[in-house]
Amino acid sequence: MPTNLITNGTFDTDVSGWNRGIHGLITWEAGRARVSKSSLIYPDGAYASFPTVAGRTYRATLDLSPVSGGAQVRVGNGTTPDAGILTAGPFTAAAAVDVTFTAVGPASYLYIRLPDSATSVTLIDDVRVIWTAEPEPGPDPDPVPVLAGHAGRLEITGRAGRTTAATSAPRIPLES
Ligand SMILES: [Ca+2]
Repeated sequence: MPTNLITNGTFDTDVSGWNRGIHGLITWEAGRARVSKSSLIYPDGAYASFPTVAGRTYRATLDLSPVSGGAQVRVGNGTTPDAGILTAGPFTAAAAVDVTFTAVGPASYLYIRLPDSATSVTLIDDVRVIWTAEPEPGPDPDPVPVLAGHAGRLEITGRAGRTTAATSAPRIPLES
């Protein structure tokens, strides 16, 4: 299973690793996180940051259960936690949110953002962000390609961390 880049996405005992926005609140509620607001005027919510690599594609999933009002799920770039990459919703009923996005820098944010119209409350749980091309861990390290110096054109193609090497000329045994 790919690594979950979100710290404490399951809220087993608390909401550590998560941050409230300036006008937002996040508290623990029976194994889930309760996102609400401290302001009736300004939209806000709570967020988590996670490491990314610019240009890589990520998939974010979470269970979102609005109690009152709706909630957006936003992906922010490393500069602005609640904007920059993606906005999904608003969701006004329970949803299994599943979005894919491309990172633009070394950190991104997953932001649960509540609308500005009322005292909104949304419960979240099982938050995951994965790199969609994370290599599968193997039982052994990848073999090191044999680079037979003068054996002709060398092509190395890689996908998801697996590297294969092929030459256009017969491989020359190193001991000959
Ligand atoms: Ca949970």
